[in-house]
Parts: sequence; structure tokens; C-alpha cells
Amino acid sequence: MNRDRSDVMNNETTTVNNGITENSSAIVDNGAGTYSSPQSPHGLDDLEVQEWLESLDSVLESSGPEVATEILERLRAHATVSGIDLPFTANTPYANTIPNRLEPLFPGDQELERRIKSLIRWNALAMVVRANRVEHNIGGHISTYASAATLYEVGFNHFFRARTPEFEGDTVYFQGHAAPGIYARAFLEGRISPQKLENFRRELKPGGGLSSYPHPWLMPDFWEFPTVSMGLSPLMAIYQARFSRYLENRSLKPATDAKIWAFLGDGETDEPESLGAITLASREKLDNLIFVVNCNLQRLDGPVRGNGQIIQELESAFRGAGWNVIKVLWGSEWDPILERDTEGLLVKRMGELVDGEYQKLVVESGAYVRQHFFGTDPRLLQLVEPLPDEALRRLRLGGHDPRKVYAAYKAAVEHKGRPTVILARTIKGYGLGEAGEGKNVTHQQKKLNEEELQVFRSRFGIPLNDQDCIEVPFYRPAEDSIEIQYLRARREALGGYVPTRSVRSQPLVADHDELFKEFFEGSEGREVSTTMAYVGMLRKMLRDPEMGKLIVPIVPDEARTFGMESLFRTAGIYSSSGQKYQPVDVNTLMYYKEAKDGQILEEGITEAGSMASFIAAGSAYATHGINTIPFFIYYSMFGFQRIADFIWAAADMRTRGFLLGGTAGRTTLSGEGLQHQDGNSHVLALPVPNLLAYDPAFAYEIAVIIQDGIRRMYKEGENIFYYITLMNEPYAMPPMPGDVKDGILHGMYKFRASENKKSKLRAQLFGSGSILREALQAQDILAEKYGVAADVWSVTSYKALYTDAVETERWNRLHPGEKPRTPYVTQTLADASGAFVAATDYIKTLPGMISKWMPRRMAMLGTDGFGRSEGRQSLRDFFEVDARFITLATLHELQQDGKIEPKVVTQAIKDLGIDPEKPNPVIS
Ligand SMILES: Cc1ncc(C[n+]2csc(CCOP(=O)(O)OP(=O)(O)O)c2C)c(N)n1
Ligand SMILES: [Mg+2]
Repeated sequence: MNRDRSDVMNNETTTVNNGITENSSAIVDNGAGTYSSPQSPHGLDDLEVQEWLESLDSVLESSGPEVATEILERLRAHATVSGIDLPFTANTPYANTIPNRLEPLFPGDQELERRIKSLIRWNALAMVVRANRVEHNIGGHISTYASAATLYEVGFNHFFRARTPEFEGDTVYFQGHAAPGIYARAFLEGRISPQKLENFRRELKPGGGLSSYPHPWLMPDFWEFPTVSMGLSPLMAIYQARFSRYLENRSLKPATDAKIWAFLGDGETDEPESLGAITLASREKLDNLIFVVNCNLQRLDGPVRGNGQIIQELESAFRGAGWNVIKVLWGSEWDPILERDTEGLLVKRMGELVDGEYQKLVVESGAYVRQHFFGTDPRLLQLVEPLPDEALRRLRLGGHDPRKVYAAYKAAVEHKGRPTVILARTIKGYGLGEAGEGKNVTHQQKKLNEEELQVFRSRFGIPLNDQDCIEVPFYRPAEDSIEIQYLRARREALGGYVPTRSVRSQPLVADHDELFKEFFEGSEGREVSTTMAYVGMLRKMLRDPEMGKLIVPIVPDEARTFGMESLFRTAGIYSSSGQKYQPVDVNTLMYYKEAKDGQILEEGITEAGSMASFIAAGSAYATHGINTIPFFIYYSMFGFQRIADFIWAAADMRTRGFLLGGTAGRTTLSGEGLQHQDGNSHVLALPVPNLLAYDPAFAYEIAVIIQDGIRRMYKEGENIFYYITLMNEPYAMPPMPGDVKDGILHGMYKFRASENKKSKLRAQLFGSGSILREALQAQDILAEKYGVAADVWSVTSYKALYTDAVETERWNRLHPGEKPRTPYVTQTLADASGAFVAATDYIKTLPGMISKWMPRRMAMLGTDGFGRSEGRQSLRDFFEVDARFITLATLHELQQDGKIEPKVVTQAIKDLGIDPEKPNPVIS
């Protein structure tokens, strides 16, 4: 079928047809050659219905929608009392939520805005097509932005307010795949050079380029939020909106009416994270939050709900969750038809089609629309009788009509007391015609042939001749053109350009020596866990005059697990509605105190939500210009293992703060078993480039790490964040053995040297976290029973050692003519002799990865395998990481070096009570 649309050039038109199936039961042939509407199964008289509808219309007209709503509600109540079992529905009809008569006046120059939008469409398309001409299969997306252009442009021209010295600005999460459109607009705004545009997806080219998707790491002056891993941005936006209220309620920033906009795809809503926190948004009355779901009914492979209606499904989910839902389904061209439809037949018909049918109508002709959508009822056909087929093809959808979109946005920003979701119907690949409009393959479309380019050019009125057009040049009108003038004026009126990322927070000044000093001194024999030590530190930090108010403790319903309940009363649990009840434990010292200015974010059981709070708080230095310092503590197994993608996004976003993996260590957490015991997280932390990961054993190590972390992130402004594991095994915390701060931060230091300087049998034992204590015990056994003099090292960070070694090796490779540098680990162990044995509560590969830079071979003990719900000692026996196994590994290493006889080792196995035939923990 010929889809050349040059005839409708310069017109944002679309075909909205309705592919009712051929055998639709809605068409009733009465045998007399005429059609009648389907009979009501209950014998309902049309006239009677008409009377009810007219009464409602007259109430609406005379008294307005509030009165009409009240009457309907009372009718509903009356029906219930009368014994009518009304079926539950959270849906409204398949119609625009804002009727034509309540539409506000569009304040802009619609024609000019359409021209600007057309230019953006062209440049967005051009950058993808050009990039793929230069480098085959470099990728990029045309059809997502093509469907969302109006949704963004109405926002850019009328709603998105930039950050200014006076106003904090709106926050916008852009749909990742729409990035070309956002770049194309910035190009027209003069913020992105043609060269950068040319290097879309090729940011390593000279002069730089543009990242495929929104990545603050790659474009720190432009993008604020990484959104392309779908599902993350809706959840992050909800917590961002809540965090904004938290800052206000805690008097860290003035209350404003700044909005958080999140643009998502309809397919994206299938990600559990997308809708997973929507009840929080309504519970918290986040009327500063607006979701815009681009309902083009398609995802990557095909329809989102071919056999259903994604819009209705989302409407009921959001309405059920207490959101204000605004559907923008039909464009202005439908209004006169709807007006003629006094019987409500058209809206009823609109609600009958499944999305697969709607998608078909997009690619069909006007005649098809008439036959298959309107043709089901002669009265429907009559409604469109005056319209030629071509006009039927041009009936726009709501999401492509700026007036409808404007009305929805205006209603959304003015809505009080609830978050708003706008469900906007659009066409995927809008304007691509034969090249992809509405087609299942459109998501992947990156190349257009000559004819397709010319059709697109003509449709959107781009002033390029046929020959120039096929070169797909970028097109920007002259600086003094009315288009550029208008675009600039609109942005000026809204405070500047969006998106823009900037860092404006005040760095901390104090060094907080006093605060941390106490923890350098040990616990004087008192047995405490590192978790308890950390909580003690947190308590002190919360009282610190400089940073106390900036600390944001975050916990997903585990505060008692970590002994943090005393903070409930002292710091208070944040609750936007204060505390409306007397807590059951009000008479206790540590009662459950909720307060409007509470400091703790007690998130409930959601690691993803807590992480989203962490991200909001840890990036507030850029988003709000406030240096908040998040401390997010959680069950370490449910961190990286469960929400690693959020952690990756946090890294991309340059989030600062501390992640604390509590109850860490596969054998240190006793009793909880396979699902809880974490022997993985330090390995999973390895790939995150700007994350520092520590597995400290003692309170002073934690104090050194946190103090230095605060300095680096909040004084120096480094874009790093921390992962620190904390254990719940209580033991006496020793004082810091001399000046080992540097070693702690670099990843290792000698904690206790052997007192025996003479022995020929020597060893170096490496331990981390609470397993360090097993190494210390092995040191004693080796000295007493086997005459082996072993030094014990605390390895605080294998990641730090690895990173340093790899970097050093790289430098040496790139500088062959210069004096080679030595990795920290090699340097530190230069004089260490004897057997090398490392023991960790994580999998063996963790120490294994630095063995290459060790001066000697190293035996590795770790906790590979599934855990057991057992006590600590049994677990360490099972995983072979206790003092006995460290002893055995040391002796075996010495045997391999020919330093001791095999029989000594055999005897040791007996003496240590080790069963050589015990099951292998890795696979049992
Ligand atoms: C977590 C995740 N899974 C898969 C993808 C790959 N992907 C990119 S776009 C897309 C389809 C998007 O459909 P939709 O959300 O409806 O957006 P549209 O382009 O239709 O506006 C998919 C599957 C991704 N980016 N993130
Ligand atoms: Mg979609």
C-alpha cells in the first residue's frame, strides 16, 4: 500500500483506525439488509439510557463536574444499599480524562512550536541515520522519540523549569531511548555542536561525541539521571520526589513547587520496579511527582498488550494505588465527532478494541478505518459520514496533539494531594511512514532509504531539496530565525536549559578527628561487633555540629537486626505525617518515634526503594546543591545480589555515600542459611569502577575508612562511594596498632607480627573481617604446635589491592622506558617470607585475584558453595576457613616447599580433628 504522505505534509496527522475483526459479533445483520445496534442483554431501552445521560449533561452544565461527581457517588451508594452488586472497576471509559470543554487555552504559538518540533524530529533522525552510515550497526533509536516528540516539546516549551539561583528547578527523567530527540533539541538550542551530534554513540572520537543514552558519568554537565535500564527511573523518581519532601520537612531546603517528571515507555511498565513503589507515592501525597507514560502500545518485539489494553490496565493499577490518572487518548479532530455522539456509542466503541487491533489501524487506510472501526454500527458510520477517508486517516491521537498534552500537563502540575500519571496514546515511529510507523520492527529502525527520507522530510516540512535530503544533513535555522528566537525565549522564560547537571553544594570543612578518635582506641576488652561499633560511630556523627544534620540513615526494616533501635527516638523516623498514634512502646526508652522532621529513612522491606533513597540523598549535592551523606545499611546478601543494577546506576550518577552490608560473611552470620549468608558481595562489588569496597575486622579500621571517605567525598568532592561490610560477631576491639591508617586505606597492613624471629619455618597469614581472628588463632597454633612463625595481615580491601596492582601494571606497560613502579601489595610483602595463606568469608577468587602480584604462591581459603543454617564454628569447619584449616593450609604450603615432611601434615590433620573425607562444601 502506498503510504506516501506528502499530501499531508506539515500536518501532524495520523491514522487512527480501529481494526475490528471481520467476524465481529458487534455487527448484526438483521436480515433485512439494514443494521441495528446489538440488543442489550437486559432489554434496556435506548431511550431510557438517553434520558439518564441527558440528565447528567444538564447537571454538568448547570452545576459543574463536582456536583455531577457527588450525584454519581450518591447514586452508587444508593445502588449498593439497594442490594445492587456493582462490579469493581478502577477504570474510566476509553476516553480523554479532560473533556474538550474543560481544555485550557493553549498559550503558545502552536504553528511555530510544530515547526521547531519538526526540526528536532529531523535532527534526531539524522543523527541516528548518519551514525549508522558511518559505522554499521552502531545502533540508536528513531521510533521512540518519534512517538514522544510532542510529549517532550510541550514540556520544554511550557513546563520544565530550569535550576536558577532563586529556584531549585524541576527534575526530569528522560526515557533513555528518546535521547536522540533530547540531543537534537540541545543542538537547536546551540548547546551541542554539530560535531558532537555527528559523533552520536562515538564519544571516543576527537572532539568527543554523545553517549548513546543518558549517562551522567559520561556527560556530567548534561545528563542528571541514568534511565536506560528500564524500570529504574520510575522507582528513582518516586524516591526522588519523596526525598525532596524529606529535605523540606527537615528544613534543609525551602519548600517549593518544583516537580519531578518521569517519562517512561508503556513496555517499561512491565518491569517490576516500575510500578513497585507507586503506593508509596500516593501514601506520601507526592503531588510534586508526574509520570508521563508514552503509550505507543509497542515495545521492542511487538505490541505491549496485543490482546488487551495497556492503557486501561495501567489506569486501574494507578487509580487503585491512589494516583490522579489523566488519559490523553484522542486528539482534537475527534472532538466534533464525539460531540455528535450523543448516545455515547463512540466511546463505547473505543473501549472495545484490543491494542493489537489499534496498532493495525495505524498502518491502514482511511477506508479501512471507516469499515472496521466505525462500520460496526450504522450510527457510528453516520457520525463520520461527512468526513472523507483521508480525514479519517488524519484523526490524531492525544499524545500527538499539543493542546491535549498541554491540558494534561497543566492539570497535573496543578493537582494537589496526589501524584499524577499521564497515559498518553501515541504511535511508535510516528512520521516514519513505510519506514516503520506502527510496525513491529520499528523499534530497531536505524536506516532509511532515499525515498523514505524524502517522505519524512516532506511530511515535516524540512527545507531540504530531494538531493540534499538524502545526505541527511543536520539542519539548524539561522540564529535570528523566528524558530530559534522562539525556542530561546521559551527556555529563558523557564529559567534556562534542561537537562543541565551542575554541582553547587558547600563542601564540609572540618576534619572530624575528635569524632573518630574514640574508635581508634579499642573497646577495652568489651565484646562488640563491627556493626555495633559502626552504630556507635553513626550516633556520634548524627550529633556532629557540622555534618550531623546532613546524615541520612537509611534502613529497610532491619534497624533492630543492626542494633540501631536506639536511634529511633534520638534521631526520629521520618514520616511526612508525623505520628498520628501513640506507639505501643511509648513507655520505653527506645520507642518507635515517627516525626515530620525525623532523620532516619525507615523504608520497610524494599532494598530497591532504599537504594533509590540512597541515590537521591547521595546525588543531592548536584540535584539540590545539598551535601547529604547517606548511610544505607542492609542485609549484605540482599544488596549487590538483589539490586546491583541500581548500584550501577548510582555509580553512573556519581552518587556519594556509604553502603553498609550488615550481617556479612558467609560463616559469620550464623543460623540464617543459604539465602542469607553472603560470601558474594565483595566479588559483586568489583566491577563498579568508582566504588571502594572494604571488609574491615575492627572498629578502628571502620573509623579510618569512614573518616577518609567523608573527607574524599564531602570535602574534596570526589565522585566515589563506599561499600563496607559489617559483621555481627562480638569480640574485643583492639586499639589501632600504630600508624596503620595508610595500610587500612590501601587495602592491607601487618596487624600482628610473629614474636619468634628465629624460626626457619615462616608464614604470612592474610585474613579479613571476622576471619582475621581465625588467622590470629592459627598464628598461635602454628607457633605453639608446629614451630612456625607466622605474621598476620589484615586485608581490608582486596578490591583496592587489585585495582592498584592492575593500574600499576598498566602504567608500566605504557611506559617501558621508565623505572617500573611496584604495586602496593608487592611492595608491602617484599620482605615477607614463608608460606602464604589467605582466608576470607567470601569466595576464594577474592584473594585469588591478587595472587599474581604476590611475591610467592598463595593458598586460598574461602566460602565457595551453598551455606547451611548452622552455628559459626560449624560453618567455618564446613567451609574450611577456620583456624584449623588455616593451620593445615600453612603446613601443606611448607610441605610443598620441602620445608616439612608430609607425615607432619598427616599428623596435623588428625590432631586438628579434620576429616579428610568430609564433603566438599563447594558442591554439597
Ligand atoms: C532492563 C532493560 N531490559 C531491556 C532493555 C532493552 N530495551 C530497550 S528499549 C526496549 C523496548 C521499550 O519499549 P517501551 O518501554 O514501550 O518504550 P518505547 O520505545 O515503545 O517508547 C527494550 C526491551 C533495557 N533497556 N532495559
Ligand atoms: Mg512503547
